[in-house]
Amino acid sequence: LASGPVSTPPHTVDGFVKEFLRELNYGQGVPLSRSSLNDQYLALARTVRGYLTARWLQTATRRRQKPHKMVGYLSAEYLLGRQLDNALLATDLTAIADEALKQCGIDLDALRQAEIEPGLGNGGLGRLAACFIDSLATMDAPCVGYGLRYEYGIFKQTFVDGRQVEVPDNWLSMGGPWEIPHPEMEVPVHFGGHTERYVGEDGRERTRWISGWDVLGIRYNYMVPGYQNGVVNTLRLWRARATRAFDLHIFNAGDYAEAVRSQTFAENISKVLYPEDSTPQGKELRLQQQYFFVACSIYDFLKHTQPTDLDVRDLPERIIFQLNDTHPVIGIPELMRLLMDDYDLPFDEAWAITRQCFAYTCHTLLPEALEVWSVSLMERLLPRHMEIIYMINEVFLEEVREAFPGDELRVRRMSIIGDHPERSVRMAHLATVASVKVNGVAELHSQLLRDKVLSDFSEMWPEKFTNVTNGVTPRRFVRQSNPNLSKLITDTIGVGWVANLDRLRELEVYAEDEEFRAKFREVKALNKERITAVLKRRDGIELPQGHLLDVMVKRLHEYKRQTLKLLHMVTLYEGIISGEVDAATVTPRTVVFGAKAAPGYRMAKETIFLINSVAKVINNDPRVEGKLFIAFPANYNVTLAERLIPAADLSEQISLAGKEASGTGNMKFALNGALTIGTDDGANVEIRQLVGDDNFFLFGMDEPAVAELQAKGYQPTAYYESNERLRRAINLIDSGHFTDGNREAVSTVIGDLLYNDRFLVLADYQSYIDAQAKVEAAYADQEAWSRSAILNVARTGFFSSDRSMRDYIDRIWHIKTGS
Ligand code: 26Q
Repeated sequence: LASGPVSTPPHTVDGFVKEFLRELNYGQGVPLSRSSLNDQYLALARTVRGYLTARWLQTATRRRQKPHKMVGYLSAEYLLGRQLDNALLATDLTAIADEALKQCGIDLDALRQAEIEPGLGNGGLGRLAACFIDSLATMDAPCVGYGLRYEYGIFKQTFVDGRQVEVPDNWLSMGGPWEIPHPEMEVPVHFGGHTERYVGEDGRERTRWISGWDVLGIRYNYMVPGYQNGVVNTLRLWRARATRAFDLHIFNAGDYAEAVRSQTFAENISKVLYPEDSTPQGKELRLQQQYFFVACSIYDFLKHTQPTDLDVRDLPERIIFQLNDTHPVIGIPELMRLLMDDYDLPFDEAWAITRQCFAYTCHTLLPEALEVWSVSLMERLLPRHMEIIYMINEVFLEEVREAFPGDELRVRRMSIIGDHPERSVRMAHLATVASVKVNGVAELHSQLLRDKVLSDFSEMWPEKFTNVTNGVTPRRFVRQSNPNLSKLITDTIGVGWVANLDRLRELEVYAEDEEFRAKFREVKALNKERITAVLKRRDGIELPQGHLLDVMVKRLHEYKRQTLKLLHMVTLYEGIISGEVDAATVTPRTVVFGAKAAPGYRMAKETIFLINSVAKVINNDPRVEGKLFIAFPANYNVTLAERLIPAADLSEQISLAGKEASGTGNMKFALNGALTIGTDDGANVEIRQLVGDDNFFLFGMDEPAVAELQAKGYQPTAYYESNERLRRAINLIDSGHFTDGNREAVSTVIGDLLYNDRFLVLADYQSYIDAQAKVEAAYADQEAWSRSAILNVARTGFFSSDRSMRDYIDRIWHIKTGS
């Protein structure tokens, strides 16, 4: 009776009430009458988790009966967002839970708001991983997501006098109802020490790694539900814990305090997410994190998901590890080490196996974002891995010499080991060499990878390079976040679209339907009301009503060009206050910014201060009242995105062409019926192709034009001098108008714009201003605008992460779904 998995709790209001009260009374240990909001939230989460667990056990049991090749998605980040609503939707329990709680006198919405989102990622890359595992569960694909259970996620952003101040994100402080810890399953992970040769029983020379210190990996399981299909996959996150051996000898030596301190040292590994998402510093703790989670994951796969009599030569039929950027690339020498040192395979055989078990996704084009680790650090922390990397490099460079005889320059360029400015391991090279496939994340990005960043490699292995355009999950980013639009879509074309987003095409004809357009506008208006209430409650911001809602939300980066958006607003403002432009002719516009800056990124932080400064002045100047408004709510996160994006009219995707690998926010906006103003960059290119030129505001140089201008020598001052409106906008900022007369306070940003401007803000300024004028003209015709917005929804079903996953499955992973 007890050997099979349990059945799910009853799918009824009564059943749900019973489960909920049981969790509240016996789980939280409080009667309903004395329960706090958090008690109720935790009990509700546990109740819903119970419904998931049953399905999770069933899924695991079914998969064990017929083992297939699976995906191990290796990612240092999962930016999950709140779990409750998603779990309710996936299990089709929303209405039941709502009614059940009502019977208990509880408002479901209040409990929703009690959830602290797990912010275990920085931005696009982490959110992409979360969308991918959602899609894989929805497609019933055998996948385990592996990552780190950071005790502190991405910092909470606050503003103090307009400047960003970071506050630790103690996301587990109110309890972690979604995780299932397994403190008894300890995975040993080794660091430091040295290697030794010895001769094995068969007379062959072998290597032993004598580590210097060890930690334990503790497993935390999270459930990843598919959309109403009974499937629940696993996200397995690792926490570091000290070993007992770690401190025993110090205890014996009598230094109790020192022993406890060293315990803390080991446990630091999973303490905090690094908040940098470019220009990574070669911090030792970060490398420890990477090795820690990858070592745990590979061990877990080999020891716990595979039969004990596994023949490692069959590994390529059992597993494909997908590397989410270079962060988990140390997994390559780790698998080699296991195969050689633990499974006794010779190098060549281990290498032949390893090369079939990994695939690599690159997410960047910025050279400074490519990860390198100094050889000296690697030798100290992972001496055996460093040896193996040298061995890999040796056979790899032989291959290069064979393919390109006499081309030693090429050999130097392609080497996994770099010499400048110090000897270091180029993780992207290691990943490329060891992987079955290397993919970029949008067509343009993949092309630039092939032609520029990794061109030597694509010449050598053209078939290795491919594109998989990113996608986003329609469950969270349409169905859940935009219930009003979802209802309109379902009423119009039926229910199937949520798991088959191509069906949105059926909406195309309704773009011509006046009644549908009116309903569509009603949805937007409702969504604007919702975000107005949220910003009032959350930030005390009073959004003016009836404005064009213009939204730029993403990490703060020079290449993304938040300053270009700001220059546009200052230009509009300066036009009005100087009397140049009649305020009556200006389209009322509210710009919403959302952006976190890496704590050590000076220019980004100065830009945040400048945005807040400009906002304060514009929002309080009666001359532009009712015309211009800037909202910059602090701490933009997944939860805010879900409310903000459905309300947007205009989506700002204005990176310098050739710099944004893909973007995924751009897809979320289009799917929710915002029009895009954007450059020819990343996935914008594909969005524009799909929605059509008439339904997209394109501006700026394209990538070849950027390359050409940079080659001939770019001079920002030339643009400043020749463009009067630009000059007046910059001068107004420079005069201290927005900073109480303090010119010093804006000098970093202004100085950079005029004398450096790496990302050609001034060169694209006029084109951007012109495109914004076209936006205003288009917005004046509400029927035409609605038509375009509807076509954006109808034509962007391609950007479902279900489609991305189909692409990976068919072209890279070759795994089976639904069996
Ligand atoms: C690496 C080493 C040390 C410390 C930090 C890092 C690190 C962490 C995060 C480096 C990069 C990131 C994140 C990068 C990222 O989010 N890239 C974005 O990925 C999206 C999904 O593919 C794309 O849509 C965006 O264009 C890309 O910028």
